Amino acid sequence: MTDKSAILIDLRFDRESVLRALPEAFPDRTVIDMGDPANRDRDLSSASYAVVWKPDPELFRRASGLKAIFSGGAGVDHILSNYNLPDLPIVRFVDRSLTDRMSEWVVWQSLHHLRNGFVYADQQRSRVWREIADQPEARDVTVGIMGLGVLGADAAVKLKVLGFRVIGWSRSKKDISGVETFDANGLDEFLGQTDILVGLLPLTDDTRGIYNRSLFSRLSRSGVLGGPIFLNAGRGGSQNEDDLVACLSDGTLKAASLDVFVKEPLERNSSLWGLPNVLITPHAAASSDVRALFRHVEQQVRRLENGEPLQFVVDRLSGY
Ligand code: NDP
Ligand code: OXD
Repeated sequence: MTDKSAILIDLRFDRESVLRALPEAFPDRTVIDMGDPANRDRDLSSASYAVVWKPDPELFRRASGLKAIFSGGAGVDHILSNYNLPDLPIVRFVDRSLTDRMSEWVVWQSLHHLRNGFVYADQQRSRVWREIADQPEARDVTVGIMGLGVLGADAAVKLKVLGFRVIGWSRSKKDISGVETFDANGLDEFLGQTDILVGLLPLTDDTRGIYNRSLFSRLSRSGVLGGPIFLNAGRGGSQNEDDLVACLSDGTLKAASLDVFVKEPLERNSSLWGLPNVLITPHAAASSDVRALFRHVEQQVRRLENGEPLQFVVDRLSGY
């Protein structure tokens, strides 16, 4: 260990994955792991960098010497909501493994709904051998992605490889080969063409509750899947869950795959659990690989210490 600036780790992740990654990480720095009870009352003023996921609200007040904050994930709503947040650069986690995982989830769910996954799973439980006639092809289905950032843009390209028609919506218009894109003003035109809606938006003041009955009722109802389908792996706070349950029950939505929820873990009494047309994953679409996270932090800290600008810095004003 040298006298290089100390790194504070406050990651509310699976503890084992943090413990496995820590011994190889930051070899020439002091690491203060807040998951270790021995550090509970430690003086944190010597730490220059913090790597956090859902940090202790008191952490930033105690760590008064910080120069930058690193999010343990791509999203930063868990940091921006901290009422003691200092005015420091916040760096998102952007990494190939995370991007690949998210695209796998989006492709998996799109194929599940295209290929009648619920019906065949039901048939299997009843030992029924029956092929569904008129199987649509991916090329007959339009997948509309809300949020064309790092994750949405990659998912778009991978869905295209499978033959889906892909369109996308984001605040500013994007240029992605073979993908028709819309800016904020094009929402209605975008929704009206969408058979499978994919939510990959960050949670901000503008996106809170955006997936609601009004939005679902503007999705295409003339597609080959027999009704619009909603996939959300962005943030649960963007979905109105009462509207979701109602729309999934009255046919406004045919089905949904949900990885994120307003309150996590999803409460045991949520009606979403019991709906036969909903597939639930426990915020597992694209978990951060902790070793990759620590490598990314090391790289960014090195940049900063070499006088280069940090990458993937959050714009506090837009909230992502
Ligand atoms: P980016 O910041 O790269 O992209 C965000 C996209 O959303 C951009 O295209 C942005 O538009 C668009 N956007 C933001 N606000 C609005 C708005 N008000 N109206 C229209 N478009 C908007 O984020 P990532 O792609 O890396 O990640 C997206 C989110 O995915 C994360 O914030 C996180 O919440 C979630 N996530 C979930 C995971 C899981 O396991 N379920 C794992 C990782 C991330 P523009 O391009 O114009 O700025
Ligand atoms: C993230 C997440 O933001 O895991 O990376 O949700």
